[in-house]
Amino acid sequence: MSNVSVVIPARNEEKHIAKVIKNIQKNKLVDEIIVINNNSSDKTEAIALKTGAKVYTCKRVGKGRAMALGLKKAHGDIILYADADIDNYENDFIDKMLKPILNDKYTFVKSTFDRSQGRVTTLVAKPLLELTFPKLTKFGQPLSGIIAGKKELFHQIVFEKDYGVDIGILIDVYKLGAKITEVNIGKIINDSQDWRNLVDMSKQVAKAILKRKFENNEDVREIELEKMLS
Ligand SMILES: Nc1nc2c(ncn2[C@@H]2O[C@H](COP(=O)(O)OP(=O)(O)O)[C@@H](O)[C@H]2O)c(=O)[nH]1
Ligand SMILES: [Mg+2]
Repeated sequence: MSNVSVVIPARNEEKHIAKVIKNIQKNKLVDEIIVINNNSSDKTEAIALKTGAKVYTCKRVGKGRAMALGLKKAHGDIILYADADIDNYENDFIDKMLKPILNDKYTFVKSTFDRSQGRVTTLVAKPLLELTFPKLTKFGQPLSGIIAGKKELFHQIVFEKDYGVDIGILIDVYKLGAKITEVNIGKIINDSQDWRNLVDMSKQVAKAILKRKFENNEDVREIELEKMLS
């Protein structure tokens, strides 16, 4: 039997965190719930502790850093990452995410969901993926933070420290030849960010993609540079 750890990165999520944890606690497949807080200025930490979840604090800000700390703390051989700011997870979303891995058919599961595509997804992630890793454009929500995978797979890659983490993981597991599937977990309502905050997120996502396209490839970089300058 596999053990499942759920890791929830949470920064200033006092409005949502209790509901998210309680929903996940109902699931019998889950062995531990780990919340990674980031010096939230609100009551996220205290509320999470009250639910009985394990809570750790990540010293430096960054969604990717929080996810990496969660991986380090997790005991399970399967890790499911979930966002803390989603109030309306359907009750069976964990079962849906874990089934392909528990059946030994896949080692990585990316969620997709029914909501209008986010702005960074439409304007940055998808166009850039089309130009760099076209096979990955088939994923409906390439930036989704709700993912599941074998711990040993995550141990083979290096997480980006910021919002580049999710697209970075997708590209890295793809490059490793992992068996990847996409699962639709229904309708999701996600807090929408002010567009000004999306500028940094866009840069982080673009950087994570481009880095993976051009890393260890001096020749390509030279050619691209030549082209640009000619
Ligand atoms: N611990 C921690 N969690 C973070 C950080 N940044 C984002 N998160 C969490 O990661 C999840 C997704 O982040 P969010 O800002 O909603 O990104 P979006 O849904 O892609 O717009 C939420 O649960 C956030 O609280 C961070 O710096 N530290
Ligand atoms: Mg969100």
